[in-house]
Amino acid sequence: MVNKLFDSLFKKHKNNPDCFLKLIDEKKINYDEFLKISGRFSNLFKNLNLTPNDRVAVQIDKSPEALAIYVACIQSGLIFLPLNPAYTTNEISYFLENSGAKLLICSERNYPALIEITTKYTCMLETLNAIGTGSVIEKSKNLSDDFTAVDRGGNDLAAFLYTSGTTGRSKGAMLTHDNLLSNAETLVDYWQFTKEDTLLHALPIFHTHGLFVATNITLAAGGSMVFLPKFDLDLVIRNLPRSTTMMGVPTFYTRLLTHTRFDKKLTEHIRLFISGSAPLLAETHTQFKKVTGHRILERYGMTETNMNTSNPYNGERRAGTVGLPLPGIEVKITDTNTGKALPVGEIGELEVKGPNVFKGYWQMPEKTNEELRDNGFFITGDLAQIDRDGYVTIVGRNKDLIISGGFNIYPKEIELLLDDEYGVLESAVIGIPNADFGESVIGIIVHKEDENIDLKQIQINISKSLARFKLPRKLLIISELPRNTMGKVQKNILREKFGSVDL
Ligand code: MCA
Ligand code: AMP
Repeated sequence: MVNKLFDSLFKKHKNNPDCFLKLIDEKKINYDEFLKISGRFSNLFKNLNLTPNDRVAVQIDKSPEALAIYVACIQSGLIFLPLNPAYTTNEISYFLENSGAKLLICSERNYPALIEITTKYTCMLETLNAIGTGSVIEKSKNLSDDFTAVDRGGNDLAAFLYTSGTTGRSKGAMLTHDNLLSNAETLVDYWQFTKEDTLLHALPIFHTHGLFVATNITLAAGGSMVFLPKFDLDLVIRNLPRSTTMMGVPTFYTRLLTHTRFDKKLTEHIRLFISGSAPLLAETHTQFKKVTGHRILERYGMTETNMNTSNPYNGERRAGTVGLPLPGIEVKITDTNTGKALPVGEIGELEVKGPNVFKGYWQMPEKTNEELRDNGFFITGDLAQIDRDGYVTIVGRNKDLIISGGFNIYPKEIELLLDDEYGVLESAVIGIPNADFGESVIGIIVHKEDENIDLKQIQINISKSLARFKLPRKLLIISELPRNTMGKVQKNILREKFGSVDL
């Protein structure tokens, strides 16, 4: 039996007594213990009659057991589908319907709200809580921890990660065993991870960054992780001295810089700080260097591709750039209209190709064709330029996207909801600069003259369908939206006009 990802990242750790997870209560879980948890979960999945390629959706809080669910899915040939705990029942309903998931695992607190929709979609519902309790634990505690991994080749699917689009509908990016494995192996070498490394892990595990980049690298290298439930500034400060590396979104680094205890001494054990998921301001890079002596290594990736480019480990880390293409990955800049390659230094659309590039969007062939070319290049929607030395700089986006604290928010999804509200003629949602989150969401509304409008009520109404991090921090009314000659809303004008409103 061969299971590409499991054999390479997990199986080798069977009987490995080395520490894998260091928890906040000083508890430690070694590799062998961790694999036994996932072995029991795999046997539970078998008892639940799940078969290869079935989708397992999880909306659970971060915990060692939550991570073991990911491993059990890979071991069982199931497709892992992680979801943000902040999503509302409406949002979850869409993911279940679209993915056809056979099982949803949620926290006990959400069970009453979710049972109705899982019944509707004939999806099983089990529970798992952050403290390691729930039906998944109860039902698996007496099962064998031994499980022979299901046969899976490199081209088989390992995970669906949903990412939104300009239409406002989330798309399930299908990632294969090879996509995940190739990237993990490349990054271990590129960033020189070894079994001596302890990664400070404060990221969520429902996105590429905390799940695949951080976890798969640690597993590939055989190192350990200080596994924090979330990014809590004091907790991170306390745990830095027992770590050798840290990964984070830019908000982590700007918050660290505000802490009085954060200095050179506190970070002397760290060999590498890595940033991604959103632009790291050059001034943050510079200030971090001043305070700690460390040059944050910025890299660039996407849900559809994992990591594409990175500043070098040994060479020059250039602030404001996302570095060089990773080994085995091609990048090019193309004209947004013609798709033709542009000369060095010119700004255009960034396209990437390599073993990291996903297989397409689940049951959306037309979307896949729009973004994935026949020649294997994926059109990222990011505007970039590449200099003579090969360094890539992201200069903007050819897609309507807001990134707040590393979470992606698609304006269209919010505009569709606002437009349905009483008193709203039309709306535009934009991101404006925010020192903590990078960007924050605001909604701009044109009022229907013959209807009353109640902005507070609108916020309440849309909050039923939107995770809180997506909610506009402010709603404003204007008389009309600026449009170009083609009738397209000119969001750049709105960003200029409202970029500094008080939130
Ligand atoms: C929380 N809130 C937010 C955000 N996070 N609002 C806007 N943007 C956010 N990112 C809101 C909550 O809804 C809540 O609102 C209030 O802030 C407090 O919530 P809390 O959870 O306490 O917030 P926090 O702990 O301060 O969280 C901020 C955070 C977190 C630590 C920056 O958002 C985070 O961990 N971000 C990382 C995201 C990430 O991993 N991205 C990787 C994507 P209310 O008070 O109204 O209830 S992977 C990716 O992008 C690609 C592939 C890549 O390259 O990596
Ligand atoms: P997602 O795959 O949906 O999480 O988001 C990927 C998007 O995040 C990319 O297309 C970029 O727009 C943005 N992104 C990720 N890393 C960086 C970075 N280092 N600098 C600038 N933008 C980034």
